[in-house]
Amino acid sequence: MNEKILYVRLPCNPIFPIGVVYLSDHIHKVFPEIKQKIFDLGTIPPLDFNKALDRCIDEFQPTLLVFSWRDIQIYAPVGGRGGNPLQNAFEFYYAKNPLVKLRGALGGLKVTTAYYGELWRNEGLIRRGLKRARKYNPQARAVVGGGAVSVFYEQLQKQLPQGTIVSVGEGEQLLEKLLKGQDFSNERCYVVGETQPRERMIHEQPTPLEKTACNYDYIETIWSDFDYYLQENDFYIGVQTKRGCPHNCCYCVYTVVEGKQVRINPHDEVVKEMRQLYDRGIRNFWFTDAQFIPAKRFIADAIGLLEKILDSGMSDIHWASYIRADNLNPELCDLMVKTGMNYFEIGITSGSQELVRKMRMGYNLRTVLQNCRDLKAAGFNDLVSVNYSFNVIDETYETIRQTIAYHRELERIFGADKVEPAIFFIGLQPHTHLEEYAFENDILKPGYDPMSLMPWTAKKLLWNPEPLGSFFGEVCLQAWRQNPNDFGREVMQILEDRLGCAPLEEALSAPIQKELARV
Ligand code: B12
Ligand code: SF4
Repeated sequence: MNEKILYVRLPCNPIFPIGVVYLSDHIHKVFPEIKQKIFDLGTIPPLDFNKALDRCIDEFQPTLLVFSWRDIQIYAPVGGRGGNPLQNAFEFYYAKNPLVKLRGALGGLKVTTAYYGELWRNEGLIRRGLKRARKYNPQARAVVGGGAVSVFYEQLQKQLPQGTIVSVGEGEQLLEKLLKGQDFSNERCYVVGETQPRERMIHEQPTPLEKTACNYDYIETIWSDFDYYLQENDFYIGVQTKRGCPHNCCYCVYTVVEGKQVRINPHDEVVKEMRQLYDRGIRNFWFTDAQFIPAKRFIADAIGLLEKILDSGMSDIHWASYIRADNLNPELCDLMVKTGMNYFEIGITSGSQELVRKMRMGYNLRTVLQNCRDLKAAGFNDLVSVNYSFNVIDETYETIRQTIAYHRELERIFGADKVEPAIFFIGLQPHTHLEEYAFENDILKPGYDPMSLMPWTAKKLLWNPEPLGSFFGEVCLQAWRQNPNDFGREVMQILEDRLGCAPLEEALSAPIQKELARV
């Protein structure tokens, strides 16, 4: 087989490109004779993107280009590309002072320009790469996948070159079939200009795959910039321990991208992979699972893995992950601390049990608190990021007061300086229950463009509906004015000053008759 595969990770903040690393590792295991190369535009300065890509293609002359596109959506409460998108949007939508509104509009324009600029740039890089590769191999093909493509695969068909294969979710089986010359039409993909994405394709189950430890001895032979991620001590290198999430949270698309079936990677293989990174000096790991402990029935599995990590003697590591803190027990808490967990994110979204049920999140907030106490008792003394998204559905002043009560209790448990409230507003994503809810309630019309950042669409996609939308807008603007560097805590304080704090018991109880989810 004379294929030569070039993996191009499209420009991205320097997050370890675990997706292309796993894909190339898998292909090497199946076809050891195929030549491969990884080229990560995340390590290249923007002005050099085109030149560097050309040079790489001229040298390697690939027959297959595998483009990996990680993120597109940029609403975040933190400074991002071209400014703080959330702040700009809120200044534009909600500021009463015309000067602030103008600043928001100008900032928003900057963010919008950066956003569309990045989209066009990435599409341009795909076209350019393919055209250049065809100078050497007229049959060269492009396959495009990754997190961003999985979310926006339907919209991207208009922007990509004819014949490009667009892939949703994990790509190992698709690439394998493509290279074997087999029919790949039953994989979650379509070919631009030739086939249409199937209706609800993202909801199809991914083909199961037994994951083995990534072979980093091989990876370093095909990736000249691998060292980039080894030099800095603050990178958390991705290691996947499982795929899939069985939950149904109304705004989340992970559960369809990865599928509801949780597939666990063998513990020995995970530890073997970590060991190879450890031997190269890595001490910080991010378990990239949608959730590290997706449900109670996976507690035993998490314990098993952490015991193996402990037994491996890698005693000076740190790790972080998304943790559903309702799925802990004292033994697991103890192991988490002993194996070096020093940061985790809990996405409870609201501190009101009633709303948590309405959003179909399956969390019991009382259990979360108890488990957090166990974690603290086990000696956890590091940072917890608690993700709150206000105003998703049926938020009221009462449920806000409950969220304050809940947050204050977390602060009592871990210490106020250790609990960071990350205030998000949901960026509405296609194929979620929230999208259905938006259709049913005439907030969006089918056929809308979820990638649009035009102000009239963006206002609906950046989910903050009235009647409370303007109230939250005003609170956030006040927080940015007063304390931009500690935005989350400031928002919580302002909300408490304005609305007060409910008794904790109220936050924790959701009367049965109120549980009927509207979404
Ligand atoms: C873990 C995670 C994080 C961690 C990463 C930690 C780390 N050190 O790696 C943290 C918390 C830091 C993070 C942050 C952000 N994230 Co994030 N994150 C994820 C998550 C849950 C898993 C990603 C992952 O590594 N998976 C494991 C690897 C192996 O999978 P993978 O890279 O996707 O690659 C597989 C497939 O995609 C596919 N594939 C990849 N490339 C290609 C190419 C081809 C051709 C083919 C065929 C297949 C293919 O095959 C690969 C192997 O199976 C995903 C959601 C999800 N469940 O996928 C979101 C996700 C990638 N994140 C996303 C976003 C937006 C962000 C942020 C920008 C959020 C924000 N607004 O701040 C930030 C970025 C921060 C930054 N500095 O830039 C989005 C991106 C899509 C989008 N909406 O634009 C996702 C998809 C979530 C979502 N649904 O919105 N994230
Ligand atoms: S638990 Fe997390 S990953 Fe799973 S569906 Fe809910 S938000 Fe998504």
